[in-house]
Amino acid sequence: MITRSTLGEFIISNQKHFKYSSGELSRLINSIRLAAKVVNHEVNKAGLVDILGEAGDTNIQGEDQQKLDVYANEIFMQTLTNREIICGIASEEEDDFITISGKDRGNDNKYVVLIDPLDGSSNIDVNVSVGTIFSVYTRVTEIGSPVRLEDFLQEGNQQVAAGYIVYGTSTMLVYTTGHGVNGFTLNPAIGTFYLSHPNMMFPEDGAIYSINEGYYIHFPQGVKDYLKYCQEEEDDRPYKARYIGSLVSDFHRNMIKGGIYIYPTSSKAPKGKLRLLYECNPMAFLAEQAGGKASDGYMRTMDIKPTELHQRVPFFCGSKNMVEVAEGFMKNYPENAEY
Ligand code: P6P
Repeated sequence: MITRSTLGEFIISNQKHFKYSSGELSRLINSIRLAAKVVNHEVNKAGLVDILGEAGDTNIQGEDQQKLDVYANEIFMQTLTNREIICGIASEEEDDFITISGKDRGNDNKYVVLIDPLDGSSNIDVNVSVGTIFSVYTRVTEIGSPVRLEDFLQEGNQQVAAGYIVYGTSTMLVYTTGHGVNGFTLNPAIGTFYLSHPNMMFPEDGAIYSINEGYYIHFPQGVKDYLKYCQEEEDDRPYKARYIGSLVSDFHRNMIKGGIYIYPTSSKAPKGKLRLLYECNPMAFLAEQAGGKASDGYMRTMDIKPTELHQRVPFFCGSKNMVEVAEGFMKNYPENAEY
């Protein structure tokens, strides 16, 4: 009988990577673990209670907020706030970042969290997997003072942790603190995450591409050229097209099987659709920690200097060799590097 370590045991055993940490990061990951279980419970029974459908509001992205979006946002905000482990949080569902002040005096915590509480929410009502994406930084402004925008507008290179929860056929929490990527599967019967996918690695090559080909006519020429390359009868091609419409799910499958995910600029989305700070950067951190690659088609995602909280960037992410081939096609059209 293999006794797999639990997420709690794993966090404690990896505390050694943060010799100067007073265990705050461990407590932060633990609070995400708790929130993930609570959200998972609602996502799994979404079809049974009146929590489906529109929340009757829209977020800063102008997207209709699904009730589960709003619920997930509230759970993660409350859990991360109540445990007094962070000093600020930014969410896809919140127009501006939230300052978390300490109960008595200024908040001495040093971490800020950026989160997409429920990515792929358009899939909620049709019972297709969705996910939560999170990114953690150390604040850059004075500890004890209220957080400022620059604490959130940091390059992806500065992340101290990143991860996702995928609410799929099973619920998994996959995260990195810069020492590889590990995946934990929830045993819902006892509410415990077990280490099921140690040291996850992107295969260097793959034969799956994930993109919304319905927008083909709107894509830049470099993307059109790459798609034709994927579909040619040559070597291990044509590749398989797999697109769930949920970044976390497409990323997770591609990390296990090998593949590339692309959300490019288009005439419909001149800067792309995905948000740099709480979608692309955390997924890029995970991809690189798993031996993969992530860019905007030209520039490494984690080198992009953020300018605003909800900014969008194009995203090419997955198996290293596949991303490099795609970037090779994009290089033929340098004019598309600016967006
Ligand atoms: P489209 C979900 O809204 C999301 O942010 C990603 O999870 C997903 O890959 C993409 O957008 C789907 O967008 O335009 O193809 O429907």
